[in-house]
Amino acid sequence: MSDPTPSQSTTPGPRSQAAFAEARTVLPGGVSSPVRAFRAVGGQPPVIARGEGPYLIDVDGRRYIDYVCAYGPLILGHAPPGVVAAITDAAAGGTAYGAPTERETELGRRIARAVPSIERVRFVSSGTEATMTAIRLARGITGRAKLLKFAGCYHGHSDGLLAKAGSGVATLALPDTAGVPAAYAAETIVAPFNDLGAVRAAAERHAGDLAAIIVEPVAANMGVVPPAPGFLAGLREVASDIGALLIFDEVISGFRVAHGGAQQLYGVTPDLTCLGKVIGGGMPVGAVGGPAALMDQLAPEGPVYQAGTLSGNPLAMAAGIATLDALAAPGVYASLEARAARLALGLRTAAAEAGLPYAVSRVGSILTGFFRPDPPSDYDQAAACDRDAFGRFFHAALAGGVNVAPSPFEAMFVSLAHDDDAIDRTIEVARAGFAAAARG
Ligand code: KE4
Repeated sequence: MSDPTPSQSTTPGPRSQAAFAEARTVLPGGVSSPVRAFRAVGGQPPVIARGEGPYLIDVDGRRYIDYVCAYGPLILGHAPPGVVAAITDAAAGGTAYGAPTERETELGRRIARAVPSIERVRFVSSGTEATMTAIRLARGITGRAKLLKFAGCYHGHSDGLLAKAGSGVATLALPDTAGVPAAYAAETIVAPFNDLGAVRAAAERHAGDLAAIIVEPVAANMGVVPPAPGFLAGLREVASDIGALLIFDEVISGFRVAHGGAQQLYGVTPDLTCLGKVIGGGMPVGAVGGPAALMDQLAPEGPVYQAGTLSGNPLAMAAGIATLDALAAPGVYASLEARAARLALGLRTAAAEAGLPYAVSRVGSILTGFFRPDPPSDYDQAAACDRDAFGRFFHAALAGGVNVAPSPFEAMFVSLAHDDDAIDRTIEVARAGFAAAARG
C-alpha cells in the first residue's frame, strides 16, 4: 500500500471542488450530515471515491490515512474483505424483505453473548433511533416523562435530546436547535458530565418524574472524556434509588472500548444499552438491548410502539455478523490498544517538541488530542480548548495526507487496519500540524 500523497494543499483537488459544488446544488450544504461540511474548520471537504484499509482516496486520487472511519463503525478499516464478501453474498439474495430473517437472530445472539445485560435486542437503522426508542421505552415502563442527560454528550438528533442546559446547573433544558418546541426540551434536564452532585440534586428535585438517565459511558462527542472514578457507579445507584432507568448510549463505545463495551470495561450494568456504528460494520444499524422484562414492553409484545421499514436489514445484519465475528478473535482488543497507544504517545511527543499545550485523552482505540494543557473532565473544560490551533492542525494534517474529523470535539478512531507504518507516518505529518498550530 503506497504512502498517502505528500505535501497536499488544503485546497481540495479540482474534481473534488467541482463535485462539491455540484453537491451543493441538490444537498443542503453539499452534505448528508452537517459535520462533514467543514464549517468548524473552514474550507471545503475532499469528495471521497473509496476506502482501502486505513486509507481514504478522494476523487482526485489523493490518499489520506483516515481516523474518522465513518465516525466509528469501521473498526476493521475500510472495505475489509470478510465484511465486503458478507454484504455481497447477502445482496445476491435481495436487499430487504420486511420479514423475519435468521441473520437478525444471528446478530442479536452475538450481541447478547458479548453483553450480559442484554437478553433481547431490537434493531433499528441508526443510533438516533436506538436512543429515541430506549427513552420511549423508559417512559413507557416508568410512566414518567423527564429525562436527564449530560452537557456535551450527543445521543442523535431526536427532538428531546437536542437540548442544552438552561440557566443554573441541572435545570430544565432549552432547545439547542431551531424546530424543537420549548415544551419538548423542558422534559430534559442537563447536568455537567462527571458531576455526581448535580445528578443527585436533580434526582432529588425530579425524583418522581425522572424516567431515565442517559449517558455516553465514555463521552466521545465533546472529544473523548472518560468517566471519573465512581461516576458511572454513582449513576447506577441514583437511578436505582429513584426508580429511573439507566441508559448507556454505547453507540460509540459498544464493541469499541472492549468486546462487552464500556459496561464491561467499568463493571457497571445499565438497564438499557443503545448500540450502533460497529455492530453494522459501516451499514445503517442501531440497536436497543436489555433484559427481557424491559425489552418485551416493546410492540408487538408490549405497549410501547416502535417500528422501522429497514430495521434488521439483511445486508446490514450480514455486515454486523462479519464484523463482530472478526472482533471475537483472540488478541483483537489488545492489538487495537497497542496501535492507539502508539499513536497517542507519538502525538504527545510531537506536540511537546512543538512546545504546544496538548493533552491526549484516550480510552481503548478512541482518542482526542485537546489543544489545552490537561485533559478535560467535562464539556466546559473541553470547550475551552484552543479551537483555532485545532483548525490550523487539521488543515496541515489534511494537506499531509492525514484525515481527522473536522471538529475539535470528535474522536480519532484507530482500526485494525492502522498498522505501524500508517501510525508512524501519521506522527510525522502531525509534526507539521503542530508546527502550523504553533504558528498561530
Ligand atoms: P446516528 O443517528 O448518527 O447513527 O447516531 C447518533 C449517535 C448516538 N449516540 C452517540 C454516542 C453518537 O456518537 C451518535 C452519532 N455520532 C456522530 C459523531 N460524533 C455521528 C456523525 C454525524 O452526526 O455525522
